[in-house]
Amino acid sequence: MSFATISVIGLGYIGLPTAAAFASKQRNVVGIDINQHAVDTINRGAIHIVEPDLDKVVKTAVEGGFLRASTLPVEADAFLIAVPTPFKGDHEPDMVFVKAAAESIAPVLKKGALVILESTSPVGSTEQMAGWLADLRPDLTFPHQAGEAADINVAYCPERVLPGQVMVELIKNDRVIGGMTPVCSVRASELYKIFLEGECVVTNSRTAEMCKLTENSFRDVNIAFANELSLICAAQEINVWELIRLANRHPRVNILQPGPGVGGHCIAVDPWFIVAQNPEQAQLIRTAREVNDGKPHWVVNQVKAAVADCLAETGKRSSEITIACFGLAFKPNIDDLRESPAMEITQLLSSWHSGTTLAVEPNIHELPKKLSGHCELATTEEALEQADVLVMLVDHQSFKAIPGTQVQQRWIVDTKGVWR
Ligand code: SAJ
Repeated sequence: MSFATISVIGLGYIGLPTAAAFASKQRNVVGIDINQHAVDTINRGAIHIVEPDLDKVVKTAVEGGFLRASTLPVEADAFLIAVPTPFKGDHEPDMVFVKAAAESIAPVLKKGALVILESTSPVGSTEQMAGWLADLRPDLTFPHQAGEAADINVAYCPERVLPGQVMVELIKNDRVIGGMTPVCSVRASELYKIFLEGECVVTNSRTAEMCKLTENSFRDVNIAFANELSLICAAQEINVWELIRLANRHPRVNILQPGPGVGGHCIAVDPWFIVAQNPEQAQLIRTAREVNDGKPHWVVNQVKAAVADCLAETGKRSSEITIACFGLAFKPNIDDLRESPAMEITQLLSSWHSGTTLAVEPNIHELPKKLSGHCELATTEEALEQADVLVMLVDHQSFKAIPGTQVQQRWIVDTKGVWR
């Protein structure tokens, strides 16, 4: 069997589902992670992250003996690197985890192995990774040295799964395969076809790296357009939701939805990789990032204006006013608070406001440390009963189901058009 043993380096939101997908096809999969807690949890057949259906697949794979986790790299026919690529303070990509992953597998590489980088990375990273491996293993040849005849094949194959739907999209989405040589692409395609129902679309590694960055930048730029429209519409006293609905009736217009800003680990980060490498050319991509990053501050100012109005109208003191923020997650119907603009807004408001700030987030049971002390976790009913000013930040299904008759407040800042 080709690829009898597969090793996945990094058992996070991408690596663990990918390892589980291979194991579900009865391959021998060893997942490697530096986090001992993650390794122990997986070896018990459980998971340390939240993703629908992942728990079942991991449990079956571990119980069947096809998946195990370890902190120590092992020999394998294929290695997939799925570690984080954050940016540093100046928005420069930080490749330290990819480098550490390459260094960790170098000693166990054997002739004929395939190494795939999946982490979102700047253009040229796959060649750079091959260079690191070649420096550590002068006894083996790599594609940049020996082309098609190399001992080790190397490819870039980005993930493109949507958090919350990973187990479906991992199997169904088409996969971009960027081999350093055509042979590398053929072998990488063979590997993914073990579980993939979508197509393998073949290119070179540089194009595949840029393709991943392009997909998320495309979405960021389009969300920025919607967010900018929301600012313009507020100034012109036009309902932005109605405007977008009308404009989208045009057969070639498809505007996305404005919101409190852009969150998560991907769309708010990846465009900066293009900007960092191409500061002269990437004007629109940079501006889109700035528009989306500026939106939470605009929302905070809208709430401050609503509170000022409420003070003037009611004659209450500021400390007597209650603000309720609806939603903390980075997008609807998930419990993931990472890089969430709703969190940022709630944090800014609760540290500014002298009265009570309530946070309503039905998907969590406890407030994160950043908010505790400034804010109280409340139910929808409590918030609607007690608050003077309502701030809608995340269009969770349960918020959209609130009947209009239950919302009596005069001061509402609605970033998602739920209470339009
Ligand atoms: N958002 C809006 N308006 C919209 C759509 C989204 O404000 O119309 C906001 C969301 O509320 C959220 C942020 O954008 O704060 C990002 O959410 P998302 O659902 O657009 O994307 P992610 O970050 O969950 O996943 C993205 C996906 N990329 C694309 O859709 C191009 C996914 O396919 C990628 O695999 C993932 O990034 C990744 O890992 O890179």
